[in-house]
Amino acid sequence: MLVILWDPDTLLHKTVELLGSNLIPALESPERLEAILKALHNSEYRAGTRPLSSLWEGPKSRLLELTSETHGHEYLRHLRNVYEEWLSAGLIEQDGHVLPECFVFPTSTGKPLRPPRDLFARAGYYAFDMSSGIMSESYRAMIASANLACEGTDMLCGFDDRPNDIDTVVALCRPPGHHCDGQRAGGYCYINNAALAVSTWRSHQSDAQIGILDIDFHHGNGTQEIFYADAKVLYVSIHGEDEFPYYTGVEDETGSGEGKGMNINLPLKVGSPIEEYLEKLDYGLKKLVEFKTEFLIVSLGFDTFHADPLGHFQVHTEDYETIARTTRQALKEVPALVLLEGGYVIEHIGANMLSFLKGWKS
Ligand code: SP5
Ligand code: ZN
Repeated sequence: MLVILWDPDTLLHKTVELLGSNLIPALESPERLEAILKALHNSEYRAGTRPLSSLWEGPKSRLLELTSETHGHEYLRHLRNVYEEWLSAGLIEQDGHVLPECFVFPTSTGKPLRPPRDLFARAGYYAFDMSSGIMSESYRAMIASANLACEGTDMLCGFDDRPNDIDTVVALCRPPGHHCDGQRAGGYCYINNAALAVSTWRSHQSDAQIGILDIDFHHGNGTQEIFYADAKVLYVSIHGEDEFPYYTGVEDETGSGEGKGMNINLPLKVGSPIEEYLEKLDYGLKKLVEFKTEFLIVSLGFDTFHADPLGHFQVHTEDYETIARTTRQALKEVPALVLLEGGYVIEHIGANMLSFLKGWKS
């Protein structure tokens, strides 16, 4: 059985970004999720809500514990408080957005980096680009998004004596997660939802073999970073070569220490035909099968769509059906958590999701 989860709190985050040289409403918008929900509503699929809001007095402590396995305490404190700090200091109005100004840069001093006192500068210490704005409701949405990954994983793991016929959970997360590492937001990402899912699964089965298939158009630099030395997480990513986030995603990034060989980057030239995409997918899936993946996380971005403003592959709506079917057939019956990452064509994102679901279930 396949279950789809969403949370109304995730719609509250609506910020701005610097794209090219223009400050614009962020392309990662609530309308993306609304379009998916609308498409699901007019289909055979039903999306269930797992709202955290009813429990909100600050998020539940288990969720916070799992989140802090990946994200530093100071970083989380920053995400939670920075909007209020800027508001109190008169740097923004109620409807304003925290955006970084100056970023960390390499030096030869050997001095440890520390968060600057200046409030503007500190926002840059905890971010790597200017598409990670924070407004009044952002933290609430981030936590709700992370909670979907966590709840979805719990529903799949079947270790708590519940009768379990759920083999797939599709978590309609936003904000997305794969670009942020332990202490840096970026690429619309603040909390790494895939990493939360790994921690959640491990809270039930500590030595599991966990596979992550990242098929967003962009390289998941954050997920790569978090699991780079981890022998029990195989990360496989197919992404646009030389595209955002620019400094990661090359084939020779294969992991380190005990995690050597556990990071597989499959960059693809922009404009490549779908056949080449599917060849990379087959290769990545073969590796995930050889690894004996026991829990599969799919970081699913629809910015591979041919008309996406931030992606430049030749993937069409019907191809998502093929991508999903191929993936599911390779890893039959492996419990799977599908996390929404990017995808910015509002008019087509709903149809693309339906196509993916159709392929997954066939
Ligand atoms: C989750 C996700 O898909 N995040 C992607 C964020 C990408 N943002 C930056 C894209 C850079 C595009 N540069 C355009 C330069 C002006 N044409
Ligand atoms: Zn993307």
